[in-house]
Amino acid sequence: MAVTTSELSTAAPSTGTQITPEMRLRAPARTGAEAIFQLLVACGVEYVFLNPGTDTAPIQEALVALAADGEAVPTLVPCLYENVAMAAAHGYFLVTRRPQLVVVHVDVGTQNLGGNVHDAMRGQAGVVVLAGRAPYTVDGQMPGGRDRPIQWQQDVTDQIGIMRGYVKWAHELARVETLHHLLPRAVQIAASEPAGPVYMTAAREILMEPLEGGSVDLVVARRARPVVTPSGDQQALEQLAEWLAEAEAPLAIVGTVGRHPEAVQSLVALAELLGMQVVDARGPLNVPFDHPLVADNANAAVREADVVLLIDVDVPWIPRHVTPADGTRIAQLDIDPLKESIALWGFPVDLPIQADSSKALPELFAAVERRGSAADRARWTARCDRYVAAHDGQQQARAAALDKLRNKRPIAAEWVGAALAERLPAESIVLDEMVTNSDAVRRYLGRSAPGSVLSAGAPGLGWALGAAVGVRLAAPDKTVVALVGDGSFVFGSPVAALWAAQQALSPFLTVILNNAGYNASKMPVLGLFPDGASHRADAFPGVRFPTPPDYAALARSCHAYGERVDDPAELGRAIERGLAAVRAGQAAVLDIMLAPI
Ligand SMILES: Cc1ncc(C[n+]2csc(CCOP(=O)(O)OP(=O)(O)O)c2C)c(N)n1
Ligand SMILES: [Mg+2]
Repeated sequence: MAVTTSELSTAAPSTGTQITPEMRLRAPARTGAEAIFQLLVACGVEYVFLNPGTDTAPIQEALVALAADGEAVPTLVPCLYENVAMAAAHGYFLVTRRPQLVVVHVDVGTQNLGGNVHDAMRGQAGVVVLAGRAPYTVDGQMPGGRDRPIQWQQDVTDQIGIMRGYVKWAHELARVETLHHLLPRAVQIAASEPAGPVYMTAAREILMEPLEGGSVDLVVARRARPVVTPSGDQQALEQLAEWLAEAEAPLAIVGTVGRHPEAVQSLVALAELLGMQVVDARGPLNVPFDHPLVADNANAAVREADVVLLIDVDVPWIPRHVTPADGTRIAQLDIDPLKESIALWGFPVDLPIQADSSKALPELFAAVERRGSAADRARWTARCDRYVAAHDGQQQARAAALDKLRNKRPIAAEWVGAALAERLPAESIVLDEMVTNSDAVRRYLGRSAPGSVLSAGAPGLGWALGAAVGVRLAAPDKTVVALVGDGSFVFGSPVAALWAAQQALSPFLTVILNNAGYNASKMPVLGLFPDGASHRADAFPGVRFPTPPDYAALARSCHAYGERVDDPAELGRAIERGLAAVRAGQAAVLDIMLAPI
């Protein structure tokens, strides 16, 4: 049924502040699928990362039909493998904090989202996943009912169960009458901290079902907002400030503070005020890499601390390797201090404070400042000066070490870090999925800008390439660089990711730290069996790639620039060529040959 303009622009209700009269409160939607898009657009969803199947036909049709009517629809990014779609939405969220839509094919497409679902959960990325499910009707009673054999095979016992352990919320969209409640709810839950993925299924019958009046109610969608986060109980922050002010060796252990870039400055200010060391547990950029207060030896710092402040960190230390001394005061600032999703989380905390660290840190800084006597301040400054002096010595040692490595053949990972640091524009965003070469590269990468380093925040490999597609879409003026191991590169479905980058006009530079194998899967064999048969025979099944694929050629076959780099003297120029290709709109892959493991 046709809908008139007046029906679509009913006046704002008399109460409520969010809705202005010019905002329409209903939108045209002929079908359930069209209603889903109208609702998601109203919630701020801008992209749909799609891998289609028989069940998604109404969704594909809705995108075209709505656009033909002049309606706004999310921009389509075709993904030839589903894990790329999941990572791209994850990357987009890390930059914007806005969940996007991933659409996949029934149970099998859901399964192909793979380890990147784990990453979205542990990395606290708000992503809305919508999958088809087998049609409900069989005898032709309804449009969209079963019409091919696979739909009986796809009728599995518990499709939502595939995702249940990894999502904040999951639901089957069963009726068109409730879509206007459920879609905004999905986006709100995904975006609210701790953010995370949500999962919905929908059969073709509902996706094709006509909507009463040919329109959908947008009132709830217009109002949906992420929940306002707490800044932390004032009394508890005062208590913490007292502990920190008195401490002789205060230590912050940080995980994902930098997800809110403004929190980086607050953390640095607090650390510098107190002369407090920081252990960075490796998420986004939490503190500038070369800051003098970053602890060089994390275990020693944990052992020596008398006050430890855990900030948004899942694993502050490994008890088997180190624990804080008895009597150490341990406090926690975390949006999710209980960590209920981690079954065995037993780290001792005397003062757990639920808070958004970007809000709590400035409060804590002010509370510490208020407490500091002149004598306190002199003690804090002297402590800070000692760390700065030690750091100067360490920087000199690092520079000397680099001089020995810059001409080394095969290329040293440290030199890759330094060569990148020399050439990457300051505004670049680096995605770290380097695994065992990460420490060496980061030591010389010198990143300092908040928001300029991102990571999956979790160990599901195959994240960085897809994530780079999403990050570049979210930050089109920035240079996006994925630093990956050779194993991680392959896990990232490079054909699908590079092709998505081309289709979505989201070029990025990939740098492969190619050690011809899975070093991270070799090291535990040596660690657990130092004198074992593998060590003696130098035999490590499944971890070495003696004839690695030609990744540069693979890149070229996907319309990307591809270059293999063996010569350390050529590395800088190769990076420049890669960056030039990206500036010209083409994805680029540099396959840097390190010593094989
Ligand atoms: C999806 C997935 N599969 C397997 C693993 C186990 N795993 C952890 S590290 C690693 C090897 C990574 O190799 P590469 O990226 O080349 O880095 P390197 O270890 O060589 O530094 C593997 C297979 C994983 N973390 N995620
Ligand atoms: Mg490797």
